Amino acid sequence: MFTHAITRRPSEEMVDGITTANLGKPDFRLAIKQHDAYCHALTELGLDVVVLDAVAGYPDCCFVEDTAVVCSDVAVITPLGAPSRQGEQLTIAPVLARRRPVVRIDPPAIIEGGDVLQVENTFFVGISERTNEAGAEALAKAVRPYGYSVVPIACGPSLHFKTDVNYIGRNTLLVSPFFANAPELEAFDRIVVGDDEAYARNCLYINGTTLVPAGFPKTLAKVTDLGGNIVELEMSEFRKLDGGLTCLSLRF
Ligand code: CIR
Repeated sequence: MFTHAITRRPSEEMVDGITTANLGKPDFRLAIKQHDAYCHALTELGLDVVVLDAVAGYPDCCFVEDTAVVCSDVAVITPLGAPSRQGEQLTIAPVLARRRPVVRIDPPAIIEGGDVLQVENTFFVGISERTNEAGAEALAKAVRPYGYSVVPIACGPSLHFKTDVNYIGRNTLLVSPFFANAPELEAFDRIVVGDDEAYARNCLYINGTTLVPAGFPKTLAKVTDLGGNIVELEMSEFRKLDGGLTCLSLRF
């Protein structure tokens, strides 16, 4: 059960954010509206939502998920793999320190929260351009004393592991074709989301409700078939920066 979320308002500088999407520049005003709706949805699900201000000099700062890995016992502050985002994690550390014991990982280990998927007591850690083996090992060292295990898993060409793989409850993962047969994930039922709806692989499961990005009818139908509550959210402006639903918050 999640009770808290931390988010950060988009920065006007978001037009300079990192992107591979080729969808044009985000519209700041529309991004603010979409972010408000996102925070409102989390509040409606019963979470206590902290909304931090944007930080100057960090165009990607609204994607707070990448700055930490937070679980019931500990908050691990993660050194980001993207050079332009290095330091974002230091702005989130004091906020988390009020709520959890904090462990800090330092370079040359790199690890971004978007590469870390927690399912119960296991953290699956994608080894990507943003997360290295040393990052996965440092996370394992931080969480092992609390009874968690870490499973490293090699990523494909996508930005983050959670660009491709997300847990939606009921022992079920949404996965890209790349991870359809990954042995590390064999304990789960897997719904393969094709490349035509690749962005919708990043759904966010909170306390029995699945948040789904608007505009992906095939994925919506597959998630609907599983039963349970669904909330659709407009994400167009964050998609332009390769950001999905999970990226916009830390949940714990
Ligand atoms: C970046 O490239 O770092 C941002 N434009 C997008 C980060 C998305 N974060 C996430 O998937 N957790």
